[in-house]
Amino acid sequence: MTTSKTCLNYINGQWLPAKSGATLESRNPADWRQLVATFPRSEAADVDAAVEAARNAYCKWRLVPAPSRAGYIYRVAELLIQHKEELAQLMSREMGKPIAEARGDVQEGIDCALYYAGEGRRLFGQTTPSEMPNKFAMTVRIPIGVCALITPWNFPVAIPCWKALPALVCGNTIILKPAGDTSACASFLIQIFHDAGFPEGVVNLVHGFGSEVGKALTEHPDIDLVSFTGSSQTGAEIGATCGRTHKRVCLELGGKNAQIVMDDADLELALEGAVWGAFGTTGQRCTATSRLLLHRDIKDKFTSMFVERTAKLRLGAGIDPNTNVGPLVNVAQLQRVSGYLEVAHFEKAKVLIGGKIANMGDLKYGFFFEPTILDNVTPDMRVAREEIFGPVVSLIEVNSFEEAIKILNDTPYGLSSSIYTRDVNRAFQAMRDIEAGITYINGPTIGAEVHLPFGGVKQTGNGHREAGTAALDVFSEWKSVYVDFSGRLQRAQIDNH
Ligand code: UN1
Repeated sequence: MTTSKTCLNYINGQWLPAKSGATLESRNPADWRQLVATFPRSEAADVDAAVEAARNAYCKWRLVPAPSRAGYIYRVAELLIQHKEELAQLMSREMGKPIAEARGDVQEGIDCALYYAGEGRRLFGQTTPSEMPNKFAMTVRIPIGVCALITPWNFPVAIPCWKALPALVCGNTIILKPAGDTSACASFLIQIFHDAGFPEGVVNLVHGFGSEVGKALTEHPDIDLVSFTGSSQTGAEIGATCGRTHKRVCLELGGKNAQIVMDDADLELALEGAVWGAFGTTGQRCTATSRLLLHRDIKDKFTSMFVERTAKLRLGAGIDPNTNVGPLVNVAQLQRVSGYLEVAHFEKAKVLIGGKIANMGDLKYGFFFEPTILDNVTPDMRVAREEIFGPVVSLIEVNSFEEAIKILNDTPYGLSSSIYTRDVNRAFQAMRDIEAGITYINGPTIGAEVHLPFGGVKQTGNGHREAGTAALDVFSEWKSVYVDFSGRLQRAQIDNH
């Protein structure tokens, strides 16, 4: 039996309990009897201390040359590589994802660190001609200030890295508020930042549960930017508060992603994509495939292949290398997914496989839900429109390519999307007409890479993108600089023609 960890806040380079002394617990979702960690239940007073530390540190950190800032980030990459296995094992125990996926999550953090370490030697601005003689015009990136990063439990290393590393390379200081379910992973990650040697106050961590800490950060007058990944409902509240308090805000919210399988698709390939997209990470990705739009000519064949393949998936603890599908993260998620199955029954969808909690034998102390395929789903049903965030996928029959695109787009969300077809014309047309931030041609809806923009349209976000150079636009401001070396007053907006 592995011992549990005691996690603390990290403020101004010190590991501290909550000022109130209150704590909370994170437990293994594959066996809730196992305590993984205790962590501080922080309040506004703890947030105040972190903001003060981050504000003080900002004065100096913004002046550190970007290539030197990148040096610390490179060290994060090295330490993540060194501790990859240990961190992956912890993640698998704390939030349940299969160990191979947990290693992939840490690897995404490493890739991100290598990418933004390199960015420290670019951070390109532009030069452009001036209208006037003997005058120079250019743009430079300047940091924003103190950034609050509010992150979910489904990618406990990758998502904090997506936010923290571009923020830091741009010269901002940060306060991470991780999800309570993955407090131990967050503490491990911040220990790595500590070991990488960032100056005191540049990186801070405030644990908490529910919205208490997030609210205090979002309301705080000395926070300049909030970056949030999570539900659309919470995102709307954060967006409203940031609007009211004049903060920059980057929101990565829900998805209702679809994979189209056309009549000319390679069905084996589309099958592998559907299984991975729908049931990978137990469907707990904002990029998860939750609708399969199947052309009527292949629907019956594809459906029986899909059910047969799904029946072979092994449910179990993430730490077991034979597990294909781990538990849901907590009891609330289990109730949420079970609730959607009640909705499915009410709406007269047909459960082809799964549809219930799995609690037999080794699974009885965990939050397991059977991989579930719903048939006879029509686009107007709630199960076809609302984000479920679990191992549940709806099959919808389509008569044509045009109808598939129309149904795919008929959702308030627009994060990821996929089409399987051998027709290059349809592929390009889909790329153009699908309303989503990400489109895969002959690949599943999950698996975005760190050097491309990540984010979505419509209610999936607020127009910003994470990852790649797009994240630099979130975490820096453009400044336009004019240098007049003519030695005389040159007046713009005076008509000399
Ligand atoms: C998320 O679920 O919030 O594209 C992020 C993917 C992963 C990231 C998912 N690279 O599926």
